[in-house]
Order: sequence, then structure tokens, then C-alpha cells
Amino acid sequence: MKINAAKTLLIIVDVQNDFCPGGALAVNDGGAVTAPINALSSALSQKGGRAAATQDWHPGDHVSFASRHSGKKSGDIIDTPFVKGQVLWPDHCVQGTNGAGFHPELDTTPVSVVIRKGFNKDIDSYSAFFENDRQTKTGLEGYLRSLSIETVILGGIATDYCVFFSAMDCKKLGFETIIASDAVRGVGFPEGSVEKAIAEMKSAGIEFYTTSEILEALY
Ligand code: VGL
Ligand code: ZN
Repeated sequence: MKINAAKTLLIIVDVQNDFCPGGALAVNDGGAVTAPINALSSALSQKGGRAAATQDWHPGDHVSFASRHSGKKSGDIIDTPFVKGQVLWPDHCVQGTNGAGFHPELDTTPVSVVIRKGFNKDIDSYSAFFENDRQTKTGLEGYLRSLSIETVILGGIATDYCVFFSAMDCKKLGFETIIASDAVRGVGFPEGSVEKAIAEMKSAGIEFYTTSEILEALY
């Protein structure tokens, strides 16, 4: 395998304090993604590639917060006017809070663009490309097209939600899509969701390589 850095974008998905141990929606071992991601973004930028980061960025009364729905708790699933089967979460990544900030060990120096998502209080957004109504664009696709990007590498949190939806959309949009397998961590709710997400991504043609395999392939 060979990867032309100049036509490659790394998408760093939601490496934010609230998704790491101690945060409001902590994912097991979430902070462990920072070391491989930093290695990928610095190698890419040295070879003429780019890195983008997404940031979950919710208003305090966001539709995905269980606290906004009386009688509901985190983990419940509801239909909203825009999204069928919305999972309800604890309040997390509220705009401007420390929980919404990038993990302190994430090197954002090589990041050229930050895409914020989930800022419409009535629509959640897992994917870096489309909100959960599956129609509203974030604008990231246009960024890739205007730079003639052909390959996208993804790392970050969570394997079974934001990484999954971002990777599936990316592949559907026609980009070669690679998951850095050691640079992602999952929520694991409902049980088995990480395994299910990985199986679905593989059958969609999304490739899985370790960070060291990717670093070796970059030219
Ligand atoms: C995410 C649940 C709620 C994610 C974001 O980043 O995967 N998961 N909001
Ligand atoms: Zn969220």
C-alpha cells in the first residue's frame, strides 16, 4: 500500500475532554487516541498533507440531551421531528465549556480546519459530513473537493458513533477511506455496537490499518 500525502486528509474526530476519562460522556481509554493521531498529523503535514478536526459543539438545550426530555434518561432512544431513533445522552460538549475543548494532549498545530457540528439545537450530528437528518451538510465535503483530496484517514472518538457515521459518509462520497485502527475508541452502547460498527465499515469497503502501517505507506 502507498498513500500520497498531498492528496490525503486526516480527519480527527471529536478528541474532546467530555469523551475522555473524567468527561461527561467518557469513552474507555479515550485519551489513548492522541499519541497515534499526533504521529499521523505531524507526518502528514511534513509531507504536504492536511489534517482537519471535528468538534461536537452543542447548545445547552440540545435535542440529544436526555435532560431536555421529561421522563427520559440517558440511553433512551426517541424519535424527534428531524431524526428517527435519536439516542439520548448526558449533557456533553456544551459550546464554550472545558468539556467541549480538545484533549490537552491533542496536537492541534497541524490542524488546518476545524468543523463544528451539532450546533443546531434540534438536530444532532454524528458525521463530519452530514447532520443526523442525513441532508444538512457541514461543508467538509466541499473542502475535500476543492483540495482534490482522494484519500481520507480517520481517527478519534467514538468508533461506533461519530467515527462510524463520518467514515460511512466519506466512503459513500467516493473517497478512499481508511480507519487508523489503533487511533479510535468506542462507546460500546448498546452492547456490541463497536463490533457491529467495525463489521459494517469493513463490508462497505472501508480499510483498516494501524498507525505504523499508515506512516510507512505515506509518501
Ligand atoms: C458522539 C455521542 C454523542 C461521538 C457525539 O463523538 O461519537 N457520540 N455525541
Ligand atoms: Zn454529541
